[in-house]
Amino acid sequence: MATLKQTLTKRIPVLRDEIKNFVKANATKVISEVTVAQAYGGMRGVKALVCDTSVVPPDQGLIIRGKPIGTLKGQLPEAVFFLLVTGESPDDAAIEDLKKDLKSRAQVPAYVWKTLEAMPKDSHPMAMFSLGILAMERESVFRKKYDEGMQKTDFWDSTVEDCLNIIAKLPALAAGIYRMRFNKGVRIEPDAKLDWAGDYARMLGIDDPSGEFANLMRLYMVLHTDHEGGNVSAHTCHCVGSALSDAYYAVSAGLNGLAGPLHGLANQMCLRWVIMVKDKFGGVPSDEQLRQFAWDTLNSGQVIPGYGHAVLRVTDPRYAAFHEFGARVCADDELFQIVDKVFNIVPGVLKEHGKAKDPWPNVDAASGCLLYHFGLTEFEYYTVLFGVSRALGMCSQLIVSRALGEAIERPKSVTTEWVKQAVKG
Ligand code: AMX
Repeated sequence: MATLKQTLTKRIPVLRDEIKNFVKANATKVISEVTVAQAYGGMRGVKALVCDTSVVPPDQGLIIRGKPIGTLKGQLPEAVFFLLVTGESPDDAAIEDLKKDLKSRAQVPAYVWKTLEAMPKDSHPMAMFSLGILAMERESVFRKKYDEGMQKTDFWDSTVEDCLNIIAKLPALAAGIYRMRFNKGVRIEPDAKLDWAGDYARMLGIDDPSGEFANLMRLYMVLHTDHEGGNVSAHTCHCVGSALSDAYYAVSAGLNGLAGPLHGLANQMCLRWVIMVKDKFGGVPSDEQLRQFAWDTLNSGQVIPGYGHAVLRVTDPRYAAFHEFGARVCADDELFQIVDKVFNIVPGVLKEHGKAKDPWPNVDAASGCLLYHFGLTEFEYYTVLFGVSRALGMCSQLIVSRALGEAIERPKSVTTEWVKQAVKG
């Protein structure tokens, strides 16, 4: 067995040398160009970031370190985190070691609860979650060691420490926020015997006699971990981290981006839309009713949540994994049946509408109805679940970035006047 840190200790010097030599040998080679449309259009497709944890080919969807996400859906999030950070699949002993390590760091400091309790009762759970992580910044090992004069080659080690401390505490923090924000009673303490996602499910306090809610949480936590480096949450975390802000600052910042309705908040919007369909038609609508409802949404200037993607051009394999889970566990649930029907109708409507480049479902189109099925009915909380998982990817990217000693981000911005002159030639 090689533990997470042992694996990194072996790999990092090799990787660092390899990248250094590669960049030196190819420094002036061109890998991308930028059009006017891209400069004004969210930099879509501009290749100016490097991220080795995962790739998202438009015609395949998420691939983590060479493994399609569909092949990882039976694994624990701990194993996927190991894979993300190191590029190697852990053996059982290494997974056990990581599970134990995380458990030993799982307690959330009391001052965090006091901070959150001082927030207005109607604060958004994402604001509470992000603030909870930021409040713990005083615990940063990286910042302490940096202040003591740590060498650049050692940055990665204390970043791993910070990331493990953050990740370990997220289930208790996020579950505590759920119980506090939605008046569910006292907090439930971590259980050292349970896995990271299974314990999260238990600490939420959702009744789970079949154990399937815990399975859903394990799946949910695996599917949302990472999605390349250019999405808003990953890129924000990377950008903030590139200033050598520690992981608490960087992950909290990334989560603030995840809280946007075009990014992680889409999952709460998505279920709301499906419930609106159910309420309007008193159950599962006919194909024609659903088609008309989709058109009404588009004609009122709104997007159909859960559909479309900045990169993907096929059905998101993460949607497929959730759909498979739903078909096994709650095929008779009307909300699941509507989600299923939406998949048959909405892509056709979006194609006819002609605007969305990707008419297919993304990760958010099916997850909400599964959570709702198990009694997690507070939509406002859904993005926190996404955030707990995405923190694994953000932390992985941050560790790799520190290991490689990446530079502070500073792309060049230009004025519209400059662009006008440039296009004149
Ligand atoms: N419904 C209606 N219109 C849509 C649409 C949808 N589901 N998806 C894209 N469009 C529209 C866009 O709003 C845009 O319109 P505009 O030209 O008037 O601004 C046009 O189609 C072209 O957009 P695009 O290039 O296909 O997509 P994008 O890269 O600009 O945006 C995304 C991607 C996901 C924000 C967009 O598809 C969307 O808003 N989808 C619905 C919200 C959603 O599901 N978000 C979740 C994304 C995954 C995640 O991060 N959780």
